[in-house]
Amino acid sequence: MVPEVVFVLGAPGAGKGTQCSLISDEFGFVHLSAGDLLREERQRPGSEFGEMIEEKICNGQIVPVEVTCSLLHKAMQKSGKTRFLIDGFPRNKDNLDGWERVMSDKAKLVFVLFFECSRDKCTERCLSRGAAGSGRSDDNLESLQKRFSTYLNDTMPIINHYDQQGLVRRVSAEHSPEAVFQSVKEVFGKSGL
Ligand code: UP5
Ligand code: MG
Repeated sequence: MVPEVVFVLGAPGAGKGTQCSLISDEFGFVHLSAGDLLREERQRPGSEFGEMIEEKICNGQIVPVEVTCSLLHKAMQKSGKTRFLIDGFPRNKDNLDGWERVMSDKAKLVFVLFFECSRDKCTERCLSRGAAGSGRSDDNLESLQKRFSTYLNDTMPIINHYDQQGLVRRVSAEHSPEAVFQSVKEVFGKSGL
């Protein structure tokens, strides 16, 4: 069976990771966060990409797709499962083209879950997480400004691209995690997954 994939997109701090973990508990998807995989690779002793990844993350820039896609593909294979939530990817045209090149015959995109949340709320969430000791080198105001401009310039066009294909399922992510999850459940319910 060809693995099924749901891409999960939205602004920095919109709640992608929080919702993916709830979805994975309830619907049995494997949650793969592209950002978490890159942060792991950055820490891996002997990784040739560590410094490049750190620099991109601090500056809110996007890591070349060859690196990210290969981490995602390996994690998919290693899981031995067939349903995946891919959180925070694809973020730009390079990501989209690279995924299609390598993965289009290895996975089926079911839909794109898009969390909509105001910039102020997202910024506040990431700053509070940083203040609470997240240890993330991009949970500071300077990095957040860069993350947001990358999101608006590079990621929104990808969401629009999928929207034109009728693949985007929008969910407001402004309220509590529980309230957001209610709307997420409706999306999954309607999709028959
Ligand atoms: N929180 C969550 N939901 C809440 C709610 N409903 N109400 C109140 N608080 C809520 O949540 C963020 C914080 O808000 C948490 O403290 C949470 O408790 C709280 P989270 O669920 O982590 O949101 P998420 O959208 O996952 O935020 P994250 O910061 O992870 O988003 P980013 O998209 O910025 O981060 P990511 O890890 O995906 O990417 C980081 C960097 O990696 C990118 O900037 C880029 O440099 C690089 N990257 C690539 O290069 N390529 C990729 O493919 C992916 C990443
Ligand atoms: Mg996240």
